[in-house]
Amino acid sequence: MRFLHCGPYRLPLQRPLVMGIVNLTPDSFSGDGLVGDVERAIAHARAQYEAGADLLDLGAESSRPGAIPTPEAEELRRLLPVLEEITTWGRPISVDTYKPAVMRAALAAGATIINDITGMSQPEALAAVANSDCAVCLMHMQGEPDTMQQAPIYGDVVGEVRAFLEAAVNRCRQAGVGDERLLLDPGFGFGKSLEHNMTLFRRLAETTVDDLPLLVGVSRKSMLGALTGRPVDERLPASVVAAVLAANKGARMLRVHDVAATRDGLAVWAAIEQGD
Ligand code: 8Y7
Repeated sequence: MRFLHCGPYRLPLQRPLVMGIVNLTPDSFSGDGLVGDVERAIAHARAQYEAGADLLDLGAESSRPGAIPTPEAEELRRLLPVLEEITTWGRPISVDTYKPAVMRAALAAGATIINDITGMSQPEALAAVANSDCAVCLMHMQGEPDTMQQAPIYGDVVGEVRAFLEAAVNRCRQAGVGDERLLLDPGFGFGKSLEHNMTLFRRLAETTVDDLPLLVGVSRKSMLGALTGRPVDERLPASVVAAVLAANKGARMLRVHDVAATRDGLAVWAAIEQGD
């Protein structure tokens, strides 16, 4: 059986894992920003586990389209009080950051996965994770959050995303980060039109490299708004359907806001599709 190695934890990869989102940003795209309220964030984290999350993803910098970067000190101020508490719960915690100093602080505080929306593009980021035994999610993004949705352009979106991920995997391997620590993610909505997102989704399995596990994050995203005409707070059914379809296409981890509903969808899918 295959496992994702994240610090002292081993996450089995035979059934799709559910990563529950915990947003610590004031302007969270999905309307669940929890900044300035450590207790509420901790309660939300606990609720995500109780709803059936296998692991959590903590983010303190908004990467929604149009977002401007958060200063490092502010990101740490939002992140560390929550992280220091929830890493004592004995479960793997991912931190969504691309800043090397934030990675180092998060790992020192007990985070065991780094979720980097820039795919370890900074040498210092690579050094930060190579000096630990954390897992790393390498995500593809075209451009940067403040401008990425203005005019995303590709010749062959699947080929270009895969080539980017392959280069990121090679950088990690060269730095000594083994395959058992890697997750890959095509980065839905990150510098992609609806058509790009649909092509990537349809051909999800082609985006991975050497069968490394894929993470998919489509929960409440605007691509679902475009398909349903629904505002962000009415995208739960669309999000669950998309999560289940991603699982059916081979995703090994689903990054979601609505953990319980996603677990229900996956339970039905697994019973029908896999006989359990
Ligand atoms: C993703 C993500 C976001 C994603 C990974 C949102 C931080 C935007 N989306 N990380 N982060 N994959 N790995 O709507 O799709 O949740 S933020």
